[in-house]
Amino acid sequence: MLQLPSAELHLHIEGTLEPELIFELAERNGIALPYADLADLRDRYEFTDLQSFLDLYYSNMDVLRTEADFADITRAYLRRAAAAGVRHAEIMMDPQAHLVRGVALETCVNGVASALAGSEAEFGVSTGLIAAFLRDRPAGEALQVLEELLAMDAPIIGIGLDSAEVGHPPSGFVAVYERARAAGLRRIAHAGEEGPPEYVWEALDLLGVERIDHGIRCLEDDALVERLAAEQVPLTVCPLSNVRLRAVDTLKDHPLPAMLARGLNVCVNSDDPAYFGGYVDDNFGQLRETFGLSADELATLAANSVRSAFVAQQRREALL
Ligand code: ES4
Ligand code: ZN
Repeated sequence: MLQLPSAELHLHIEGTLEPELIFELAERNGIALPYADLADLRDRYEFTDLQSFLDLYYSNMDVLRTEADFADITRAYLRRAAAAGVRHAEIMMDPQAHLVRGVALETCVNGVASALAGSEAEFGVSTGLIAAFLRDRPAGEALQVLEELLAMDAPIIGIGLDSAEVGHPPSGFVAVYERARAAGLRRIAHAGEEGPPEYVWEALDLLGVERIDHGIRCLEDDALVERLAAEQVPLTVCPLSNVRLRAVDTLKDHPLPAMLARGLNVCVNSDDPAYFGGYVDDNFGQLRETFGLSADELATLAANSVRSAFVAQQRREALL
C-alpha cells in the first residue's frame, strides 16, 4: 500500500462491491445467491479476459435493489478511498445494468448521489458522478437513458462508455455524445483496453472525449501516441485491472513506464477494486515495488490525476 494524495478518475461503483457485502445485501434483500459460501464466491475471481469478469460483475450486482443499497456501497468505497489517499473521486455508474433488472433509474442514481452529497464533509473526498453507457447494448437505449437522466435533472457531470469493447466501436455512439455535449456534460470513454488503437482515434475524433479510460493499446500506433502526448489527453490507467483481465501477462509487463517515457498524461486508478486485488494505494504500492518508481515519478502520476480531474480551478489548486 502506498498512500499518495490523488484523484481517482476511473472507478466503477458497481466494481467496489466486496464479497462480504454481496452476502450481506443478499441476506438483507432476501436473495438466494448462486454460491455456497464466501469461499465459493471468492474462487470465481479468476478471469481470462474482460468478458469473463463482466459476467461475474453483472451477476453480483443483482444484490443491489434499494436506494439504501446503492448509498451503502458508495459510502463503503468513499471510506476506503479516503484511507488510500484519494481526495477527489469521479465515479462511474452503469444505469442500464440496473434498469434491465427492473431497478428504477431514480433508485440507483439517488442512492449513489445521496452518498456523494455527504462525501466532502464525511470523508474529505470531493466527488463527481458519471453515467456510463453499455457499449454492448443498443445506442438507442443509451440515448433514451441519457434523456431520462437529463429530464430528472440527475446530478451527473458527464458520460462514459464501458462494458465489452471489441466489436462495439465508439462510432456507434456519436448521437449519444452529441446530446451530452449539447447538455453541457463532460465526455469520457473506455478505449484501447482490449480494443485496437482505432477505437481510441474514434473516441477522440467522433465522440470528442476529453479523457480516455485505459488507452494502453495506444502504444501500437506511433501517430496516436504523438497525438495523445501533444494534446496531453488524460489516460486513466488501471494496472492491477490490466493484469487480472489478462491485457498484460504480469505487472512487470505493464506499459505504464513506457507510457510515461513517451510523455503521455497517465494517472493510476483502481477500476473495479473489489475484483482486481486492490484500491488505488495497492496499485501505487505494487507499481513502486515492481518498477522501483522514484518519488518524482509517483508525484507526477498523482499530479496528473489532479490536473485531469473535472473540477473547478479552486478545488484543483487545493488538491495539488
Ligand atoms: C469495466 Cl475493466 C472494465 N472494462 C470495461 N467495462 C467495465 N465495466 C466495469 N469494469
Ligand atoms: Zn473501467
